[in-house]
Amino acid sequence: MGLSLDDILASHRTRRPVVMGILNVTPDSFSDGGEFFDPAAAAGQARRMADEGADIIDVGAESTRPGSRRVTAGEQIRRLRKTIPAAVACGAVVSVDTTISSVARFALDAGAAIINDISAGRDDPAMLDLAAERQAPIVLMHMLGEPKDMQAEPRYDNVVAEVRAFLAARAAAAEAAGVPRRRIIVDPGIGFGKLLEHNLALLAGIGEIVSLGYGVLVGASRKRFIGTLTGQEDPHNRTAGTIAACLAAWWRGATMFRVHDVGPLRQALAVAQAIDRA
Ligand code: HH2
Repeated sequence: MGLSLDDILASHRTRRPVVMGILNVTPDSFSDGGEFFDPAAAAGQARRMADEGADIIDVGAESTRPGSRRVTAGEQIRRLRKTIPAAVACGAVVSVDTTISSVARFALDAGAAIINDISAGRDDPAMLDLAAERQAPIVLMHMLGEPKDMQAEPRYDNVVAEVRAFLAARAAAAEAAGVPRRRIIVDPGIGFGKLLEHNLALLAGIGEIVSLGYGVLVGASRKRFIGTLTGQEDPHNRTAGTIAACLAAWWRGATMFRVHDVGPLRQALAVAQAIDRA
């Protein structure tokens, strides 16, 4: 059994690591597109990740890989209709990966507990109000540009300081809308408008983001920068690199990790935690 929602929200104080398993109900996600598009396959994957120790199952119905196109609210809801209840039935806390408030509202009504908004409430102005109204924890992620153009020459003077300032501003906007501080989770958005050097600087400097005082989620799983560093072209073969990125962030204070390969990360974290305690 994974952590309760309260334990998840306290993780940056208790240092209990939180593993968020990824469930993409999409035909086109960069590493698992089409694998779990069928509701029965999605339910099976949710069960597998819960059994492997996922605390959260993050269900998304829109790929946001570089160059991807938007999916309408109606289509996202159609894709989520069977899968959100199936994920909830596994006993894990469920989050919904969407930037559209009507989709998030549908997911919350269907039993999801957390909103994961990669636009940090900028795509849909009603998103922060929804989180406040429903007292739903919300993940606010940094992205430079939009998925369709975000990898076209992203530029920063100081990527860590700029991402930190952005997250502080979006968290302040969420608080102003009525979301309690402890229900806000921030995420540097690995791979969203970032070159290799930016991703590495953010992982190395994640302590600067942790110092904001919110829970910090890191989503490095199978991403392109791991392929660039290792020459591994097939995203399915990037599990070891993913674990290295998560552990580096864990030792710098981040406590939440969004991954495809739940079991291997759980094992790595068990060892890292034991070393920390020794
Ligand atoms: N990354 C992806 C999607 N959602 N959410 C958060 N909070 N942080 C992330 O880093 C993040 C995210 C992209 O990865 P994936 O879901 O594997 O691919 P796709 O967008 O192609 O479905």
